[in-house]
Amino acid sequence: MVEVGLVMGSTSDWEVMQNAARQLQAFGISFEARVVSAHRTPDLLFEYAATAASRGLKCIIAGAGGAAHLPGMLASKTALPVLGVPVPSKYLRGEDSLLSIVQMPKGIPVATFAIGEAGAANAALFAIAMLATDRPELAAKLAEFRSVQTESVLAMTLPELE
Ligand code: RP5
Repeated sequence: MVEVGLVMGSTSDWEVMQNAARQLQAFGISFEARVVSAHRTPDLLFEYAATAASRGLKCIIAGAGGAAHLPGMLASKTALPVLGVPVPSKYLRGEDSLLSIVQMPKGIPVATFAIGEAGAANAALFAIAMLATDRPELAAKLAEFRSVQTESVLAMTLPELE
């Protein structure tokens, strides 16, 4: 059964959002990647969000750029946690996407991550952390991931002065 919905407003978001896909894949999380646009395919958006919980999804990671209302609109139609990823935009470099996603009015939350690749990867890690709360084997994998990351930073050295 698919556990995580990974949706984005356009195929042009995939370059960024595949950082979430890679992370989910690395942890063996089943996910579906789909293009669902708030303004170009609003009926699909409603249907996707309205049926997400009954299809067994545990959360939705949604990436969008510009007037990025996809995560907020999804959150308005499902009680599942929605994790929003601001995708960099052409003219405002994703600051527009970030503000669109993070500034949800009180009552309908969207967990908002950093602009771009780091945000996409972290949204996936956050989804994994949520799933791991009642799955000890997944929690162990996450602990191992963090420990490897810590070791790699501890092993870093700086270059000699030039
Ligand atoms: C948003 O508009 C998408 O999420 C994308 O980031 C942005 C541009 O879409 P395209 O014009 O590249 O399809 O809906």
